[in-house]
Amino acid sequence: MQVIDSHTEGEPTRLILSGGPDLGGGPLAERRKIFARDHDRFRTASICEPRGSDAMVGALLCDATDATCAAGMIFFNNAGYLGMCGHASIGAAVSLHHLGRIGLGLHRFETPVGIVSVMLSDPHTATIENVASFRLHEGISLSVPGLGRVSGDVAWGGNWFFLSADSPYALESRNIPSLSSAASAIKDALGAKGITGSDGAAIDHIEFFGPASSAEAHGRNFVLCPGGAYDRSPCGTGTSAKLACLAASGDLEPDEVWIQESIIGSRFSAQYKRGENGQVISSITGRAFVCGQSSLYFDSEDPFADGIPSALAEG
Ligand code: PYC
Repeated sequence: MQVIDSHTEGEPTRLILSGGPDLGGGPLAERRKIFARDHDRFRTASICEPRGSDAMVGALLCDATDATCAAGMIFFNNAGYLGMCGHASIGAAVSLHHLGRIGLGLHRFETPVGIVSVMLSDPHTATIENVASFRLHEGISLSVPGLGRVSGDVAWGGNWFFLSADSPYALESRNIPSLSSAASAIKDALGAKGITGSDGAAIDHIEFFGPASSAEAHGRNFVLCPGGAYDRSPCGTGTSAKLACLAASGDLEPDEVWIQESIIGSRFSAQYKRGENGQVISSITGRAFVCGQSSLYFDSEDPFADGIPSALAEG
């Protein structure tokens, strides 16, 4: 398997260039189902330990069905499959440019949840125009074991998010383990209460937000990803979900710039345009850097050839 690795504002992406499963040529959402049903070992083998890490997001490079798209991509992590992934789209664009496969300028990528456009303005900086985002529920209050009452909004930004200002800990990197446990308890409580996204979809990303640390940014977040890792970047889809909430509350106008800071202090710059039915079309700008290109080997005698499931690796 040939891969190229990058990080976007600290969050790693492994783009699978070749050697992945044959998923046919159907719609990307269909190909994602085939991937999950018949070839899940490619997911764990390529991004879980010992070849990857819990923080890593994989992007399988596919042919797009839409001829206007430069590529198709199916995103996945240590726990399963993602709809869209903002940081990985930026990472993939920078990696494809590094390989000489795309030039600077505007490109379109097909994903299982729709087409996103990517403007590569220099070899490290890209702006994605994400799928339409919206707030589904405002001010949901729930009782969370160990935390008490927590309230927040449910929003779609290409993945489902519960966004809360009720972080029990300061949004500082020294609190990452405590923030992770608290966010995980909220995720479990949402599941137990049957609070979901549209069509019963699980809310699998939890986002705490609060004031920024630096004077240039407008907010800081902590995002827990579905497999228990926290997002080192400010999370592209999480920033889109945040913009959808700000727009719905009248707290951010179209084209107004919102600088979102991550828990490690890296930043995305974001803004939105109004879409249909109260949805927003957000643009997220961030930087990515290629950090490796390699061949992954799968030895038939290796007991961990298919990767070590995260729960086992944690002990
Ligand atoms: O950037 O959208 C994102 C993302 C989702 C999960 C990790 N990063």
